[in-house]
Amino acid sequence: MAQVLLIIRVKEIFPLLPHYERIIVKHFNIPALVLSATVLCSCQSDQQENTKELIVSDAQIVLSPVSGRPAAAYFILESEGINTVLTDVEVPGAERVMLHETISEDGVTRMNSANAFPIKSGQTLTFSPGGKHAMIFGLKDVKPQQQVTMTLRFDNGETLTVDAATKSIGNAANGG
Ligand SMILES: [Cu+2]
Repeated sequence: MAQVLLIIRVKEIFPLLPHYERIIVKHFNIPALVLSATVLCSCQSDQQENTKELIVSDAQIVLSPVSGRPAAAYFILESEGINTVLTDVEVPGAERVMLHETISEDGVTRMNSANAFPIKSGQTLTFSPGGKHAMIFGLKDVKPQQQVTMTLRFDNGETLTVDAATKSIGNAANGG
C-alpha cells in the first residue's frame, strides 16, 4: 500500500514525466490495475460530498443578573439530510456547559439534565426559555451586548460555531 502511495506522489510531483511512474511501477512490480483502482476509489469518495447540513441560528446567551449564577444559551438548530445527536456545547471562558431541558409536570417546573439531543433530517430543535437550553456555569468576564462564539459538537464528529449575542435577563424581559 505504501508503494502505491509513493507512485501517486511521484506522479503529482513530475506530471510531465510519465516514464518516472512506469519505472517505479516496474521496480516494485505493482500491476497498473492496482494503481488505477486506488485513483478510482479516491474519486468516488469526493463525489459523496453533497448538500447535507446542520444550521444553527438566532443564538443568544442570557446572563444572570446575580454574579456567579449560571447563564443560559438559546438557539435554533435545523438539520437538512443529517440524523445526528447534539452532545456538547462549548463556550469559551466557561467552567462547564450542560444540556438541560425545563419540563413542567403536575404544576412543578424543573430542569432535567440531558446528555444529548438527537436531531433528525428535516427537524428543527428550538432551544428557548422554558424548554431546551445549554446551562453555562462559571462564565466570567462576559457582559451584556457582547459576542461569544459557541461551538456545538455532534456525535458524528461534526462541529458548528455560532456567534451568540449576550444579554441580561432584564434586557430580555424588556424585549432587548
Ligand atoms: Cu438549566
